[in-house]
Order: sequence, then C-alpha cells, then structure tokens
Amino acid sequence: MAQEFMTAQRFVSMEENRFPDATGEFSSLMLEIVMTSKMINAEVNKAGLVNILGMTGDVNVQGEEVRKLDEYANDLFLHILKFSGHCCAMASEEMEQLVESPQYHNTGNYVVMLDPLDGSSNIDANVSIGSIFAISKRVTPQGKPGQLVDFLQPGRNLVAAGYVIYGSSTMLVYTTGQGVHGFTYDPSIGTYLLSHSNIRVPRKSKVYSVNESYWNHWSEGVRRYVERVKGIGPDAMDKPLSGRYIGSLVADFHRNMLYGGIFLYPGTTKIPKGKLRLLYEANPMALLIENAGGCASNGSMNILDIQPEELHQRTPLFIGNKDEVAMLEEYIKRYDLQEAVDS
Ligand code: AHM
Ligand code: MG
Repeated sequence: MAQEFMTAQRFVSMEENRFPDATGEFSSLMLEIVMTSKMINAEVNKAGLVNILGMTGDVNVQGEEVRKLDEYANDLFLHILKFSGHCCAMASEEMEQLVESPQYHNTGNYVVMLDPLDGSSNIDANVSIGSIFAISKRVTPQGKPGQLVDFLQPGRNLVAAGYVIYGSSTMLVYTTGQGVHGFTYDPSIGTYLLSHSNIRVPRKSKVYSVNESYWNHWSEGVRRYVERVKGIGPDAMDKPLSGRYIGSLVADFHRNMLYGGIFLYPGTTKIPKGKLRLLYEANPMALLIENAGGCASNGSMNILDIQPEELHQRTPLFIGNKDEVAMLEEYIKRYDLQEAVDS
C-alpha cells in the first residue's frame, strides 16, 4: 500500500488536535523551526560552490560578506525565533550566553536550545551535517524575558526535540514524546513529506560507532566494552558489530536509529566529560532514542535525568539500543566505578 501523503505542516496540526487545550503556540514554533531548516538547507546545498562564488570572509557580488555556514545557520535560527513571539529565549551551541527575545516578543511560553549546524567541520568533504533542536516550556512567569533557569531543566522535561539531516536527502526527524517521525524534503515543492512514521530502533544491534583514535585515553570499562563488540578478548560477541563512524553526530545517530546499534562518545583522561554538550546534543538525541525504544546514558545514569548546571555543560554519551547501553553501563560499573572505590 502506498504511504499516506502527509506534509509536516499537516502532521504538526494533527498532533495539536490531540490536545484539546492546545493554544497552537507550540505548533507555530515547530513550523518556524521547519521553515528555518529549509532556508539552511538551501545554503548547505550550495556549500560546494563557495570557492567558485567567493570564499567566506570575502565580499560577494551583492557586496555582502560571505559568511561561514555555521554562523549563518545560527544567526538565521536566532533571528527567526526571536521575533516569532513563541519563545522567550534561546540558547545555542554557538553563543556563550542565552539570547532573550525582545521585550515586546517575550510573552512566549517556550525556550529553544539549538546546535544550528552540527558537524560543520565536515562541510568541505560533502559529508552529512545537521541542525539539532530541543524545546522546553519556561518555568519563569510569562511576559518577562526567559532566564537561565528555564534552560537548566532535566531533558525529561523537554516537550519536543529533533534534528534535520542534510544528507543524500534532507530529512526532518522529531518527537513530542509520542513516537519519532521522519519527513523527507521534496525540494521541487519545498515541503517535508512523512516518510518514516513511528521509527523504532531494531531489536538487534548491527553497528557500533566511536572515534577509536581516543582508545589510549579511554577508561578500562569503555575499552573492554569496545573489545567485546569488535569480537576481541574473553567477552567477545559471537557476531561482532560493524564499525561505522562518520564523525557527524546527526548522521551517525540517524543511521544507528534506523539500523540498530550504539554510538559512543566517552570522556577521556584529558577531557573526562567528553566533547558533546548536554543541552544541544545529548538531551535532544536522548529524547528521540527513548521514543524510538532505545536509551541514552552518560555511563552511570540516564541522560534525561541529569540536572544541568550550566548552558554549555558537556557529558559522555552512550546512546542506542537499550541492551547495548545497559551492557556498556555494566562494564563501566565493573571496571571503572569499582576501581575508583578500590583505590
Ligand atoms: P561540533 O558541534 O563542533 O560540530 O562537534 C560535534 C561533532 C559531532 O557531530 C560528532 O559526533 C563529533 O563532533 C565528532 O568528534 P570527533 O572528531 O572528536 O570524533
Ligand atoms: Mg555540535
């Protein structure tokens, strides 16, 4: 049977209809994000032409300075959301401080956390990159600017999260806590169409994804676990997993969610909390994976239960199939936490 024809716009308003008290504010905010992603997509598709049309930092034919794509994506998201009237403040991986909406627009009930263009170091090689977003309801009174406390809520409080992957096709994937749904962009009509409804992580894992060049800097527990999935050592899996690592979180996550597997970004001896950020990367992906039947952990606790203490907090991230994440936690408990207790 042919797939139901459903645009992202219609899907968002149908979801709203399930909540009789909904004001439409959340749907409007979602649609602003959807629109922004289309504008970023248009620029990403032209990335390879930058050298022909002018380098970043140069002045283009219209006399405007050509900006780096990640700066462009950041400015665009902030500019559009600021004046949407639906969010009182935003936080972005690219900005040190949170960004308040202007006084006359700060009645919005929501705050948005953004990684406007994740994996942007891959752009020059034409590798998939993505935009990641997470939305929370504010906890401060309406009518005032959003504050830090609105952002420092555990991921469990998120009302929605998602990403747009600029890949061989552009896709929007998001959840409001009622399953994970994917929409593929049809550039000929400028519309996202539902292509992957209710995505579930396959029960069997196929893939492990990690940057193994950090091997010497990992803990014993992480090393032993990775040996296991590679089919090495006393605990070797009978059927080892395939190693796949793009180095672009959205692309690695998207593949693993569809094929089954685990993504690891552990802490190292030099950077114990790793590289990825709790608010802009780990939390949104954790909400998505839980809604697809998987799980996300920092090695000892569920990512969504972590109480954030600062905007740019980093966290180790182990995310994917539930049984693999549980096994990884087991190794960390056995080899790292125990070692810490013994010493
Ligand atoms: P960025 O936010 O600066 O783009 O960095 C995040 C990216 C992720 O997409 C990816 O998972 C990770 O960095 C890869 O890091 P590494 O090169 O250390 O493996
Ligand atoms: Mg990032």
